[in-house]
Parts: sequence; structure tokens; C-alpha cells
Amino acid sequence: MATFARMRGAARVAAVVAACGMTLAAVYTLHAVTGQARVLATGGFDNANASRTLVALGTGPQCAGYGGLPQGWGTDDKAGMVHLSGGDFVLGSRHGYPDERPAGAGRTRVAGFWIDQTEVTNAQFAAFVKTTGYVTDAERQHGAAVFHSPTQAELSARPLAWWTWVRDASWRHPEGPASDLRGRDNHPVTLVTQRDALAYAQWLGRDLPTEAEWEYAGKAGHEDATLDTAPRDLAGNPSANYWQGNFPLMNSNEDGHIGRSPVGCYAASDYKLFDMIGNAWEWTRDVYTGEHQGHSNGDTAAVAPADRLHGAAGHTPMVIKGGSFLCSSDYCVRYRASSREQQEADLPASHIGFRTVLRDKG
Ligand SMILES: [Ca+2]
Ligand SMILES: [Ca+2]
Repeated sequence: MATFARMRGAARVAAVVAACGMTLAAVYTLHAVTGQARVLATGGFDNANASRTLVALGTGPQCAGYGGLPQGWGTDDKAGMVHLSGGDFVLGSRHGYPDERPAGAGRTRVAGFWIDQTEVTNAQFAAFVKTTGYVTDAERQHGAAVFHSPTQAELSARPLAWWTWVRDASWRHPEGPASDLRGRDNHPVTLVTQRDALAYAQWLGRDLPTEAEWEYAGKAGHEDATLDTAPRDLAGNPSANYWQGNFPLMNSNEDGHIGRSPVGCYAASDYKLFDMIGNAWEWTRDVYTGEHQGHSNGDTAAVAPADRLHGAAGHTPMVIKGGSFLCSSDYCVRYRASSREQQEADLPASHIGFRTVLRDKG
């Protein structure tokens, strides 16, 4: 992979894509699929939401003005959540990476559940920490993997130059000890591990979604190839926070956000969910058991010190979903609901957050 840094243009894209486990032709096919989205939901957003207040997000001014705590926070145990009735759907895609292929020809059924409309924000996580005194894995490990846009010189000097293990970076110091959360209460909390995410969820009597629950919510009742295109609205504008331009040197910022954005800057899905695609990857509770691929996108482990303190879950690879602000059409084409990535359960990184679910009883 060190060779990527010395490559230019198409040669570098080809090498990166090859390392991602798919051919250039497959990538271009991925981009070429078109067609009107069909809605085949057998469940989904339902009447349980009729009397509830939804978060008022979905535009730039709305997300910029959001304080990070949904209405009813602290009094309503489902504040900021919507209910999805159970249903069945095709888990996976035939248009994406090999590890996304649907298992068999059948459909996957999920039972009903409540799910956060947004990624969990810094304000929400801060409330959890203030109440419980919880110490995150990044704080215990005294570091985390942090992204920055490398210079050409940095890119030439080492592989994966966009990831750095930053000492004492944590959710409250996202770029390192000198940084803080001022002005970012409404951003997704990141640099949290799966253990951290589960601790927050359990504090609220909830859980992390399974991969199937997350994808059922992420597809919002749609079942067709448009799910596998770069997210754009009917006017052709980016409809999520991902990476436009050539990763990792040139971010054209067409979507208005170079890095993480506040939650809810883009229109909600048909299930009234924000940022299921992009912004921060999202932890699930599922272990990644698929074929290990030689792609390099998720290799935050490459910059983690060998002697870092490990949590109980250790190196166990877990499934994360939805892609992040780092997914581009020339690298990590994972700004799609079917996409999946593996991340060590106890490895905090600046592009991974989460949202919670509360399953129906019985
Ligand atoms: Ca962006
Ligand atoms: Ca997300």
C-alpha cells in the first residue's frame, strides 16, 4: 500500500480500488446505475409517531442552530426517536462490494423498534458523562486515530498518511488536547468505541442497532439500485456529508462540509432519519464475520500503538454502517445503506459515531 503514495491519477485510483476488493469497472457500474426508487416497505415509519414531536432539522440553518439536545430530552424517554414497525427487506446489495452480497435469495425480517433520528451528539454524550462519570476508551488509552488531509509530501512519506494516532485525542478533544467542543454541541460524538457507545445506550435503557436493524432503517423502504449511487437530491446536489473530489488530497466541499458537520444538515429520509448516510460511520452491535478484505479504508489500526490499552472486546472486528465524511467516489464507495466496514471494537477514530435503538417489547 505504500505504493499508493507515489501514484498519480488513474493509476492510484486503480491501485486503491484494487485494494478495496473490486474492479474499476465495478466502481463505474456502481456510479452508472440509475432509475426511480421504488418503495416496497412492508413496515417502517408508522402511526406511533403521529402524536410525537420530530426534531426540526434538515436544512443548513436548522442544523447550525441546533443545540444538540432533542425536545423532551431528560423527560421523554424517547426524545429524538421515531418508531419503525417491523418488516422485511433485502439485506445487502448486488451492486456494491463483495461483502455486501445478499445472503441467499430471501428477505430479512426485523421486528419494530425506536431509533434516534440523528447521530448521538456531543451534547447528548456530555449529558451521559456528566451524570455517570463515564471514562471513554480513548481517554483510557490516551489517544485515538484522527484524520487530517495530508499534504503531497506527507502522502509520499508513509502509507495511510491521513490517519495519525494523536496522543490524548478523545471525544472532548477531537483533534488533540488543544482542541475542544466549543461550537460543536450539535456535532456527532466521535472517537468513541463500541463499548463507549453501548454504555451510553444502556444508560438510556437502549441498545445499539444490529446490522439488519440499521440497514432496514437506512434503506427507508426503498429497494433498488438508486440506493447504491452517490447521494444526491433531485436537483443534483449532494444530499449527505461525504467527500466530493479526489481523496485524500482534494476535497471540493460541494456539500458544504469539509469535515464532520452538525447533525441534520441534509433532508431526512422517508423514515425521518438524518445522516444515516455519511457524516459519521455508526457502530452496530454485530461482529463482522464476512470475508476479510484487503481494502485500506478502515485501517485506523495501522496507526494505533501496539501497546495501547485494550478493552474487554479487544480486536474483535465489529460492523459499522453508513460511511462518513471521508467516503468519496474514488475511495471507499461506502456512502450507501448496504455498505459495511469493520472496525476493532476498542479502537476510537474521528470518523465513527453511533445512534441508538429501543426495541418493541415482546
Ligand atoms: Ca463533505
Ligand atoms: Ca452517519
